[in-house]
Amino acid sequence: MNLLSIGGSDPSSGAGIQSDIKTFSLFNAHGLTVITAITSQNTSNFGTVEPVSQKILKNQIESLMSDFKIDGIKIGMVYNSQIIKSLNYQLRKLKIPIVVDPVVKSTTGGMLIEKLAISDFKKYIIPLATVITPNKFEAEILSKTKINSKKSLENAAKRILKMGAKHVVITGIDTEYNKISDFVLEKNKGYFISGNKINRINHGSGCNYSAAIIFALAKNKTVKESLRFAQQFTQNSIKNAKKVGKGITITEIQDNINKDLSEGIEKFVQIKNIYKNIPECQINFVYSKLKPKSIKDILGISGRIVKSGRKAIVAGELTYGGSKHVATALLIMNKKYPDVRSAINLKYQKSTISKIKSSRLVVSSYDRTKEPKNVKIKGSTIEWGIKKVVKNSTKMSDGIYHKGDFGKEPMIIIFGKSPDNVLRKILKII
Ligand code: PXL
Repeated sequence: MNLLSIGGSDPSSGAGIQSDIKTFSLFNAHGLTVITAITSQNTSNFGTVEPVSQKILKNQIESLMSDFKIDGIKIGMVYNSQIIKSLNYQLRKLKIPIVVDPVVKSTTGGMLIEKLAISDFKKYIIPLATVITPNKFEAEILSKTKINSKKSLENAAKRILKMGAKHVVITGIDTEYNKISDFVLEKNKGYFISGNKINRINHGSGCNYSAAIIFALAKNKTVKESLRFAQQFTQNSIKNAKKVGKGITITEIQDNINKDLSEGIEKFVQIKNIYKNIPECQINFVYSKLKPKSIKDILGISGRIVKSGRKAIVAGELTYGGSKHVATALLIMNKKYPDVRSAINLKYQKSTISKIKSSRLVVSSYDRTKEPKNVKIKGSTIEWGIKKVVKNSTKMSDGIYHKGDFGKEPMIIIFGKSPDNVLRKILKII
C-alpha cells in the first residue's frame, strides 16, 4: 500500500511528514511525501517557516502521480494560499480517500498557516476531505463558532461539513470525568467516540491520529472503524510519549502487537516459580500480525526467555522473525484457526498435561518417533508435527505436546488469541 503525506517538514520528527513516514512504515505501508514548507523547530521553540515554490510543489506531486498507485492521502500543513490553490488543482479529480488535518498552530506556538490563507483553505482544501480532523481550537477558527456546549459543538461541525468535507471529526472534547471524546458528524448523523483522558502535553498526537485514519480508510475500513482504530493508536502513542529533547515530549508510536507482547513477556517472567517451566532449549513467546504469510510477520524474541538460577530473564529483544520454531507452529495453527495469533513453548511435564485436561482446555500431541526420515533431514519436525495435529483436529488445541525422541527434549506449546490469552491459560496449567 502507498500512502502520501502532504505537509511540512518538522526537523524534530515529532510531527509533520517525518512523523507520518514513521506511522506509515509501522503499518507496513510505503510512505510518500510532498513537502509544502520547511519549518525550523525543536521540542521547546518554533523558529521560522519557509514555504516551497509553486514549481517544486507541483513537480513533487506530478512525479509521484506518474509513478505510484496512491491508496490514500493525508494533508497536513499547507501554509499559504498559493500552495492551497495548487493542491486543489492537482488533487480535486482524485477518487481516493483524503484525510485533512487542518493544522493552525504547533504545540509550541508556531503558525502553520498564514491568517490570510484560512478562507482559501476552507474553499479549496476542505472540499477535498473524506474526513477532516480539527481539534476544538481549529474547529472554532474554521467555523467561527465558540464551542462551549453540545449545541455549539454540533453547529461548528455542521458549518465545516457545509464547506464540503464528507465527515467532520472534532477531537479532544471533554465529555465526562476522565474521558475525552471525538465528535463525528456525517451528513445529519452525529455521534461521539469516547476515549480515556491522558493529561500530557505532547508533540505529534494530531499527526499520528490523521495518519492512522488514512491508513485504515485505505484498507477499506469504514469511517467509524477507522476513527476508532486511530483513537486507540493515538492514545497509545501519547501514553508512550518520550522526552527526547529538552522540551515537551514527542509521541511514540507502537503497534499493539509490540506493546501487548512486551507486556505479556513482562508478566510471564514475573510468575512465581516460572523458571521450573523453562526447558533446556529455553522459551520463545510470539505474537502475530493479522493473516501472517511467513514467520517474518510474527513478532518474537531474538534471543529467548532463559533460566538464570531461580529466575526467568529475557535475553534479546522483540523482532519480527525472531522466533523460528514457535513461530512456525503458530503459522500453521493460524492457517486453520485465524484467531490464534500468539504462542509460547514450555517444558513438557505430566502435571501440566493433566492440569490442561482438568481445566477443560484442549490438548493434542504428536509422536516425534514417527517422524519420516526426509522430514528429520530437512529439520522441519515442528512443521510436520503441528500440521499432523491440525489436519486431524475438529477443535482448536490450546496446547500441543510431544514427548521427544532420542536426544530430543519433550515440549509443549500453548496457543491463544493474544499474549494475554496465552498467559491466562498458563496460569491455569502450571
Ligand atoms: O502537529 C501539527 C504539525 C503539522 N505539521 C508540521 C508541524 C506541526 C506541529 O508542529 O510542525 C510541519
